[in-house]
Amino acid sequence: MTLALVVWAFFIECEAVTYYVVGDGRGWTAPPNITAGFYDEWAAGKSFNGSDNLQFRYNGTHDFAAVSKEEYDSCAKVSSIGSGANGFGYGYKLPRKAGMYYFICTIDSHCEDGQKLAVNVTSTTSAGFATWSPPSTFGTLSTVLCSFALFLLVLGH
Ligand SMILES: *[C@@H]1O[C@H](CO)[C@@H](O)[C@H](O)[C@H]1NC(C)=O
Ligand SMILES: *[C@@H]1O[C@H](CO)[C@@H](O)[C@H](O)[C@H]1NC(C)=O
Ligand SMILES: *[C@@H]1O[C@H](CO)[C@@H](O)[C@H](O)[C@H]1NC(C)=O
Ligand SMILES: *[C@@H]1O[C@H](CO)[C@@H](O)[C@H](O)[C@H]1NC(C)=O
Ligand SMILES: [Cu+2]
Repeated sequence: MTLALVVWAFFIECEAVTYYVVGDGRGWTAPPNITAGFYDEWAAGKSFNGSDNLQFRYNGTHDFAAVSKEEYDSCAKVSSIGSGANGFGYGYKLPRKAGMYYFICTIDSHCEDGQKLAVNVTSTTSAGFATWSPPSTFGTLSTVLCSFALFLLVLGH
């Protein structure tokens, strides 16, 4: 007769992730649709956490690149992560690490004209149980993403 010991372990890990539509209804755009400083105003007063998701949506021809502070300041013509025209959308998951993250459009003089975004990630997403919070801003959705891990251990002889 075989003696079998079955051990089930069930882990749930949740993190609160917020989806931000960059620029809300304006999207990711350049003048005349925005004025310089528009994305500074958009980012001001928002609290970005690690793993939050930035949705870049645009009409017209734009791209976006994740850059260093120097490249952000100088509007460097670096290679982009995503580009496209009307109706294009791209999601960017912010790194877990707290810090400043910079994004620009490299098309023509869009960056110089104000199509540049600086995001201050102030808290690292902590694993563990998180409470769901309703959207606080138009165009912003909060969700709780959970990963499930199921371990089955069978010991026997
Ligand atoms: C892009 O254009 C479409 C159609 O006019 C509109 O529904 C959408 O809201 C626009 N998106 C942005 C980011 O401007
Ligand atoms: C993430 O940011 C929201 C505000 O957008 C804040 O209420 C929440 O406490 C933050 N979550 C974590 C895990 O820091
Ligand atoms: C401004 O927005 C309109 C409407 O969404 C779009 O057709 C146009 O291409 C945009 N201009 C720029 C420079 O993105
Ligand atoms: C980012 O936010 C943190 C916490 O609020 C603050 O200490 C830090 O100075 C900010 N960084 C920048 C570059 O504004
Ligand atoms: Cu652009």
